[in-house]
Amino acid sequence: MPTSTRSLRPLRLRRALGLAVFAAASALPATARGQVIEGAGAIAVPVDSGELRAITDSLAGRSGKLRMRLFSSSRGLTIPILSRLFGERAVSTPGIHPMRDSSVQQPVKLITVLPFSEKTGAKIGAYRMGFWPAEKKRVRGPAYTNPEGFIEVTPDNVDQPISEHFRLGDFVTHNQADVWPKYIVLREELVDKLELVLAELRARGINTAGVRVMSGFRTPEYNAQGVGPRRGGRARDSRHQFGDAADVIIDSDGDGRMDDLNRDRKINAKDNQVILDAVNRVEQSHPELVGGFGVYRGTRQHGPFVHIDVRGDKARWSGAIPRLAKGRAKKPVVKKPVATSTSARGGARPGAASTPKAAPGKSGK
Ligand SMILES: [Ca+2]
Ligand SMILES: [Ca+2]
Repeated sequence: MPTSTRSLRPLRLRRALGLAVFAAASALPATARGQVIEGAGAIAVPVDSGELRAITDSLAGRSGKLRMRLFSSSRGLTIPILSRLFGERAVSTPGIHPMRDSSVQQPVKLITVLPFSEKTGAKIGAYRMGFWPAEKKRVRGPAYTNPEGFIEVTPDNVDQPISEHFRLGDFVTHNQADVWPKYIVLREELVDKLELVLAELRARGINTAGVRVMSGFRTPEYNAQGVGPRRGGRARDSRHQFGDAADVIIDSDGDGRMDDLNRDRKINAKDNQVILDAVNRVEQSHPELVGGFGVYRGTRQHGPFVHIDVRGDKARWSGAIPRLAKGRAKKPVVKKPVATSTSARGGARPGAASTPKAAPGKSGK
């Protein structure tokens, strides 16, 4: 409800209204901006070609690289500008909707998410999700409430780009390979941040074409299978369940491991540091995208990788996931944290935030 959102905390406000609304609204004159949020459907927002261009540019996100924007009809808002761009039916019908105006040079699609209420028990249709922490009455803070909804991923849309470098399939949980449709939770702030980090790396001469998501969204059920140092080192309330975390590598030479980003002819934690430097620069420029960053050393099973999220407060850690050998796991090796979060959410758990199950290069499916 538009009136109640005024009292929510900034993070909650962003999540409640969604960046699509902000992006569209922020491109309008101040008077129209107020009308869009408060006038909810009662007005027709005039859009000339200049304004349309400004709005569509804004829909491409801070990075300018987004190709889809998320919208939840369950917010109870009617957004005239979205209806105008994508059609009345698009804002009320879950699915992926193209822009109606085919003259837009870099069109952005609208994803209207399937409301969280469509989940029945632990499943949506035949796809197993499990239960979010809030469904178990465990809410550590505003960032740990139930997701607003789900993106339905089908064989037809799994390869659709959600931004310049990422497609929907990159964020799908690594199990239930034969079950369709699949469902993911994804926050576009994460994708926007990843694109901004890549832009920072490219500005320093690094080829980012081979960026790979090793682990994006994880269903609570899948995440629970790896919780604890002896089972995979995942955090119980991992941000991956909320669609705002990704474990990534830059592998533009295609050997399945992190590239030599600092050009010292070694592949090690120093290459992760190059990405951390880029993340720090992005968070400095865009404080609203602040979040967690974890660096993980390579093991025999995988090379080094990094975890990036937009949890809403700063967290840094460095560690290694447990080495699994002959069915037994050692305790995670935790290196000294770079810095730790002071948030009441207690989000950072050194060495226990993420564990990609798939080998590099097998992301997505
Ligand atoms: Ca490589
Ligand atoms: Ca190196």
